[in-house]
Formats: sequence, C-alpha cells, structure tokens
Amino acid sequence: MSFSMGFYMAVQWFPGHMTKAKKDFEKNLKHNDMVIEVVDARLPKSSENPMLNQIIKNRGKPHLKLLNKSDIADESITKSWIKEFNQLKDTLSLAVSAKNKKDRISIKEACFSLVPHRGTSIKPVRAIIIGIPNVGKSSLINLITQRKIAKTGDVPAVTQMQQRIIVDEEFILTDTPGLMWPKIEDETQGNYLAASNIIGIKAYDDTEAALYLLDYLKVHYKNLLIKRYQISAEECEQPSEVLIELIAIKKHLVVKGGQSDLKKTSVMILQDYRHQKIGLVSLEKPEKD
Ligand SMILES: Nc1nc2c(ncn2[C@@H]2O[C@H](COP(=O)(O)OP(=O)(O)OP(=O)(O)O)[C@@H](O)[C@H]2O)c(=O)[nH]1
Ligand SMILES: [Mg+2]
Repeated sequence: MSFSMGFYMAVQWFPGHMTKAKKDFEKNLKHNDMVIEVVDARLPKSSENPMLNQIIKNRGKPHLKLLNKSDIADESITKSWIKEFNQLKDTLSLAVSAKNKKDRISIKEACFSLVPHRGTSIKPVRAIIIGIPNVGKSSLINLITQRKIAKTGDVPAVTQMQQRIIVDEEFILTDTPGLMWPKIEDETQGNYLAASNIIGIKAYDDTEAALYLLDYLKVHYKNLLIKRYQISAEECEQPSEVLIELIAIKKHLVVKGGQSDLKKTSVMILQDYRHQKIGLVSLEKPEKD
C-alpha cells in the first residue's frame, strides 16, 4: 500500500517480559505432553507465532491448534481454515469460542485423543497453552476449568507469568503470557494484528491500521461497510485514503477548519471492527479458497 499522506510505521512489538516468557516456555515444554496453540479465528495465519511453531516442531510434541473467537469470525471461512489445518501432519485443529460452554468438552477430548498413553490420575495429561497476546488463552483455561482462575482482559499482555492449573486429577494445564516474535516482516500482517488488538497500543499507528482494514473490508465485505457507514457503492470503491475521509464526514468527525479528524475516525473504525459493529468478518482466507 502506498500512503499519499506520507506516514509509515512498521509494526514491531516485543516487550521485555516476552524474552523471559520465551525462555520459560522452552524450559517448560519438556514437562508437558502436548501443546495447545491458540490463534485468532479471524486471522489464523497472521496470528500464528512462527518462533513458537518452530520450537514445537523441533520438539515433536502433539499439537492442538485452536481457532478461538470463532463466534466473531466469518463462519464459512473458519470452516475452510479448519479443513486446511487438519490436512497438516501432526496437527489437530478445532474452531472454538471461550464464550461457548459446549467447547469445554471438545477441547478436553481432543487433548486426550492426542496423548492416548496418558490421562489417568497417575499419568495426567499435561498441556501447555501458547499463542500471541489477546487471543483468549486465559479465557480458554477458565472455560476448561469452569472457574475464573486465570486473569483475562481485552488488552494485549494481561498474563505476564506462567501459571500451572490442575483441572482435575487427569488433566493439568499451563497458561503462558502471550508471545510475539522479534520482527514482523509483513506490513499487512502487522496492521491486521494491530487492528485485532493484539499489539501494544503504542507500537502502531491507528490510521495505518484502519487503512489496511478498509483495504480488505471494501473488497471482501463491501455491503457491510456500505451499511455501517451509509456510503454508496461508488464511494466504497474509492482508495481507502479517500474512503476514510468520506466516513469522517458522514460521522461528523471534523477538526477546526472543517478538515476530517483522521485519528478519531481511524479509532472508530478499529473499534467498530473489534466490537463486531461492522459484522462478523475474517481478515484472511486459505489460499486455495
Ligand atoms: N468474542 C470472544 N471474545 C473472547 C474469546 N476468548 C477471549 N475473548 C476475549 O478476548 C480478550 C482477551 O482474552 P484473554 O483470555 O485475556 O487473552 P490471552 O490470550 O490470555 O491474552 P494475554 O494474556 O494478554 O496473552 C478478553 O476480553 C476476552 O473476553 C472468544 O472466544 N470470543
Ligand atoms: Mg492471558
């Protein structure tokens, strides 16, 4: 994307506690029988952590991949992702929601099926939950244990330390802090992560993230955008830099002198996406689709 407005900021976020969290994870992996990787169902590829997946691969541990927040993603796209991920060797993939009580049983059953030699009081299944920030790792722990045992919150990096949780005598879970990797190579990916509230607020530019979001939505969810912002089909086809100005005007978000308030408009668009005001949308489709 080229920006006529002349700003550009690479999205990078690897706060200090994550270096320790990575070391702790590597150390603790050997004491676990399997890994539960949590990604965001709205962007299952971009919310994978390549650094973590490399570690899991090297250790050859059974791998359950949960596409969480499926309640707020585009259902048919989530289905295609699950199909694609389940073709991968050594990975079992499920679409889940920490808000859906029924998923508690399916997650537990999937874990037990991956580690058939364990699952007794003498040899409990020990699973470590990993993933990038704010994808719902701690919420899933609370779902599985049916207790508010892990702290959760809608900002990235709520969990800062590992926590070992005994679900019952046959099942032990470890919650871990959300982990990024040192360099996000792809600008689109960085901005999708930022739009999805996975990146610390100081590490990205709201307007840039909103423009990337509009770029995608106007192609794949044109009707939802038209409805939300009362714009015409022709307006929706304008470049995102123009479209965002039109949305600002529609929403009366102007600064002194009558110019559109880009910052406010960007934050509004990001919040609308985060709170499903635009609709249930996914930002990535499997390549084959
Ligand atoms: N709609 C929806 N929201 C969810 C789901 N799971 C988690 N959330 C929300 O997402 C936010 C983050 O959840 P957490 O469980 O704290 O995420 P985390 O992965 O533990 O985050 P860190 O500890 O920061 O790495 C909270 O506001 C949750 O209520 C889900 O399946 N659906
Ligand atoms: Mg957490």
